[in-house]
Amino acid sequence: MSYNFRKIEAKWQKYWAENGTFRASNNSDRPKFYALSMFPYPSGAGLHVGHPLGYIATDIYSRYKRHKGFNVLHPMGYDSFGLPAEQYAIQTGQHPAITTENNIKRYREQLDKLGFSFDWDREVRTSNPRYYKWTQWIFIQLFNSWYNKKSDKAEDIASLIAIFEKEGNENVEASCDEDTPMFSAADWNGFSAKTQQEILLKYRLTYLADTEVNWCPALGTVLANDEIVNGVSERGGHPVIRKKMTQWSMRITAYAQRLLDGLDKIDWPQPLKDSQTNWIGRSEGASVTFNVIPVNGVTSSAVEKSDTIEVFTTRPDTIFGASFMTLAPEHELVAKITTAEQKAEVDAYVEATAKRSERDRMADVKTVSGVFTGGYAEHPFTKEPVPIWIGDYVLASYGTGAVMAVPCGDQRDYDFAKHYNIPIPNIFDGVDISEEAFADKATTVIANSDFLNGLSYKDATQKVIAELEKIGHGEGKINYRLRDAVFSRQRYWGEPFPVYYVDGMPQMIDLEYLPLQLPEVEKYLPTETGEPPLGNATHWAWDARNNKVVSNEMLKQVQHDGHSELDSESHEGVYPLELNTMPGWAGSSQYFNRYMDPRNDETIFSEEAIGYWQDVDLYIGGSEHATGHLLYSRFWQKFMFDKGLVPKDEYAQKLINQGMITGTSAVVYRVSGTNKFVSIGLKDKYEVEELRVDVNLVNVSNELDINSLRDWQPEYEGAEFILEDGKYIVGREVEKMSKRWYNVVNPDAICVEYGADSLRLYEMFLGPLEQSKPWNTAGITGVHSFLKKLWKLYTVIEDTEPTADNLKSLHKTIKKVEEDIENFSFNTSVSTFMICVNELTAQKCASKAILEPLAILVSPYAPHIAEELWERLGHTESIAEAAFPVFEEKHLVESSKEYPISFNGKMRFKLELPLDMGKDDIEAAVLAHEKTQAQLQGRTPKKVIVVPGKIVNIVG
Ligand code: ANZ
Repeated sequence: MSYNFRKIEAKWQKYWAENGTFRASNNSDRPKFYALSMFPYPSGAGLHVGHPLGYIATDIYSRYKRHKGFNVLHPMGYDSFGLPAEQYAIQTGQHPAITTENNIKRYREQLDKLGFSFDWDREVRTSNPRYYKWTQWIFIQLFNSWYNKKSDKAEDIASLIAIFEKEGNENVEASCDEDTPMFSAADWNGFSAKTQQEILLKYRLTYLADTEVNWCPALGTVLANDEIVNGVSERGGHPVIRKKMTQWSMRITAYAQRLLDGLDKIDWPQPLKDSQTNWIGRSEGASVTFNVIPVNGVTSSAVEKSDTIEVFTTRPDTIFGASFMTLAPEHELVAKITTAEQKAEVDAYVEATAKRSERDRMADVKTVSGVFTGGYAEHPFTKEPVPIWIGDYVLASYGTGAVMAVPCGDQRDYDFAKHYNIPIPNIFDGVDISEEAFADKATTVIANSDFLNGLSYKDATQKVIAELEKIGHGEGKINYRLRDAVFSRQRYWGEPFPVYYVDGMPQMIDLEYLPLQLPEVEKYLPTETGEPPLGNATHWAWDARNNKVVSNEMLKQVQHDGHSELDSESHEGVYPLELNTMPGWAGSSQYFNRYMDPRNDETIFSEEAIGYWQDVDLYIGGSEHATGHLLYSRFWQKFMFDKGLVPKDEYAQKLINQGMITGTSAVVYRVSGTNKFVSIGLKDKYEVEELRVDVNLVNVSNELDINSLRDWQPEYEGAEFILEDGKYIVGREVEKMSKRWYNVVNPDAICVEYGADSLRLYEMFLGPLEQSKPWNTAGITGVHSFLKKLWKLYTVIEDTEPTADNLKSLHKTIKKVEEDIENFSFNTSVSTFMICVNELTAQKCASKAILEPLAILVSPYAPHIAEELWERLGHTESIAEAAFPVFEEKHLVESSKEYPISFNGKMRFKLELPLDMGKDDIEAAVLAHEKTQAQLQGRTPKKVIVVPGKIVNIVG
């Protein structure tokens, strides 16, 4: 019987689905194992062979853990809100829900064909209202929380209000907006309700604020920093500009330190931890306040005595080298301190910088540019006047947007001073300030001050901070590069905010009325007045009395502070709803928890479910999410932990980034200026241009199917070909798998031709999981013929005792495969299987005692064939729960030894004898051997030395 993989695979996929083989239970006596793959965005293009790589790895591990006796949770779902479906809707008018549904269908078909052990009963879709109800709910929890630095956790906003009522905010240590005013209890109690609301917004963990955002005009939406690559949008490559807008933000900065500390607790790849660490960007230093000097005639008369400039420095020890200050051109004091003489120059400079993006400014380390404002500040220690400049190397959004410039300590300050001829104080007495003299952090103290001389860098730093605190000019400070995350998107296809506005202030909809469902709109574009697409909805007002969405006609819009507001006389209790939607990372920040109890409509998950599953044991996915999803989700988890909703403040103990599978493009060579194509071996004889053609038109020997190419695209219709040995051979190029290079390989076609088991094995065989590697379909024939050999090995199955060799081959394999899986070294297991099957075939092994465990070993990798063989072995249950074979060392222990037989110390021949043979028997066997007889030629040896297990030496 031949290996009919198509029939076998269809049969078992159906069996698994019908029998719910991989359904996980939320209570079990068995230990739990939660294996998670990053859920996909269901794009229109479907899966290519690169996508399943990580899924296959997670699947192998899940199946292995099931064999090991664990209750395994291995779910799958869809990150189904997002831009492509919406862009398609804009172009075609097709509702994104329909596009998404179709794409999901196609994904599901493709996934099903690969034989994954997913528990489909737990499928989630972020765009499903039953799911996003809980995304909206978490948003409300964040809105109702503030971050108390004293307890170092999120707390209910009610506790903050209670403090305000009792003692104002003087003693509150919270993560809050920079511009939060100080107020007493009396002030607070006297504030209007609206003012109180405005102040609370400065503390809430999600808040509404005017923020400088990355606006992408082509996409009509704001983008997060991690959605911008090289200054353009990650999707579509459109330009991005800075713009001020009222937006929802997430106060992730409150968690900066805990997000850093948490990295020590989790087993995630070092490069990924490094990028999160850099993204969070912790710097230790000090804030220092310089007083602006109000000198008439020199400084603009607008300067007041109380005007100060605060700087952030990582090198307070260098303060005596601070010879000028540089402000970001956007700094709020610039206009004030600029003198009449300098005004024209400063204005022109400020205007010019506004056109440069922050990224460009950061990337450009070469150009030195700036302008003197005419103003001066006073050095806090020496009381010398320090000129104030503006320069675009100082960024408005980092630190305080101002630096104390230390030309002898900082390269940029040095370049700046040199360029503009600002005197550089020679504080290294008698030493010329050259590039070599720049501060060496560990050893140099830059000081000509008595109280710093001779101190180490560390001591000097501490001393300066202490002195600054004493004179009230600064304090030690830790700064983070991390910014709060803008959470609003001006898009249709995302979660609606559960928010309506009363008198311009946001109000939350109660849980019992969630989900707030996306309204229908006629157009998916922004409205004519520039409002987000939800502004096109005709039913998008909140009736706060009846708690439901009603027609906008119920809302008589009056303009108030830029917000639409109720005309209370005509329609009491009806208010406008938020028009923005949530960003892509909202839904993916909670899906790993929701999988634990995805059908629960009463709570986000039951206590039983979260209590049992706890957290993710293994998470596999792409490294491109390092500073997006993987940072945001850690933030939400920590928040949920603070609220006592989850037991762990890190949700994934171990994470692996799978490498990328690159494409192997097919290249044809067109003779320049003709429609003739020359085969690769002959191309050097011509002047040629290289073109990419569909890889599916090329066979495993790199031979091009010329007729199919002619049909493929009109430009090849009349093409002529210059062949070698009657064939057209293409060139190959390894590059990203992309439609653009026609090198996308579709897993469906491979499943039809070779089967899912071959595909799974081959994806693993390609190389170590974490590494990038090129795809080449040709190589799949190797693993495919291995599976055929495996199949053949089970042609005869007998109840016979296994031989020692059989057992040795099997147990070698058990040991290696188990070690490999535990170390996520899946590629090496594949070759181990090949060796094992070759050995057993050579041994003509038919013993059930060998073939049975072998099927289990293979089953995580090639589950369909394993199930079929298992059935042939006489089982009626699925192989999925069969216990993993136990390795026994004794079968690997050698049973015989090849003894070197020596005569007077010279080795003459070797003799194989059982290891358990006694000394006397060994001597007798050696002496009786014909080669010994030949050596002795009738002599009687004087002595025979036998060292069992080692050697035999005959003397005399
Ligand atoms: C004086 C000084 C002396 C500095 C010295 C460095 C070396 P990180 O590690 O990135 O936090 N700085 C502060 N705010 C800035 C801004 N908005 N734009 C550009 N530069 C800024 O670096 C902090 C250091 O970068 C600060 O310490 C400040 O320069 C500069 F020998 O102050 B330093």
